[in-house]
Amino acid sequence: MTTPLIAGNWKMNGTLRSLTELKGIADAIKDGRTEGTDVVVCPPATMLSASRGILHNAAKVGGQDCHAEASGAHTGDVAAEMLKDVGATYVIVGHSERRADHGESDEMVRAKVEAAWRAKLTAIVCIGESQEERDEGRTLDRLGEQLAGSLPDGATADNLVVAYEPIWAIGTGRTATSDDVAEAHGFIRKTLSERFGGDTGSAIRILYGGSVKPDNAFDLLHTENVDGALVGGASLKAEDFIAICEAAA
Ligand code: G2H
Repeated sequence: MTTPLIAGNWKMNGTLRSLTELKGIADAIKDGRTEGTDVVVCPPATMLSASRGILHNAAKVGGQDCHAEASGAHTGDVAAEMLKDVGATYVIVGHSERRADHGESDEMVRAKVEAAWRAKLTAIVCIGESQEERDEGRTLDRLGEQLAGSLPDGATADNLVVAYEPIWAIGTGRTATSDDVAEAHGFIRKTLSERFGGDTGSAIRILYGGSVKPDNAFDLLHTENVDGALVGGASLKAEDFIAICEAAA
């Protein structure tokens, strides 16, 4: 059986003062409250090293983005190798906020996944349709395009996690229904299996993301083909995040 994965995406939130929340997460994990669930926290890059120090072996840490190249004249960017250097083992790639704010195309996302793999990081690749695409009945077409365009050959259950995040449900308080999620995740599973083979396709974890909270987590996490969650706002409070981790077991 697949071990569920709960990933916290702190986005552009947090300073060293927020490490008290992280300490709360680490303590709850050490107390066994998240047993049976893999936990990863993706704080801002500025906090990765300190976060790693606090979480130790309790949870993994990950970046929120990486550049496609290993080094060079790219002011402000962070290479996958640099994330690895400070203890990250995961990196989120192609989040819709990066696709929107930084014009990231599927092709760019694919290059970043290759960079993550080069640095031996597991890439959490985000895909999801806009409200307009959903209204036009193009949800599955869009997911298919994003999977084909954003994923390089060579995916395995160790180097890839896919996060389905319908854009209209991100930070809005709106969540997809279990039926919406089951349909999208079933399609993603089928597409991964056709491309990478049945064994790999069924082992790659598919997370749901978009306004996951303690009170909706159980239903979402127990929907078919949902192997965990990518949690934004609710990952900023230790108790909320741990409650979501507990709901996954
Ligand atoms: C979707 C999610 C985490 P939130 O972006 O990636 O954020 O849970 O705040 O909707």
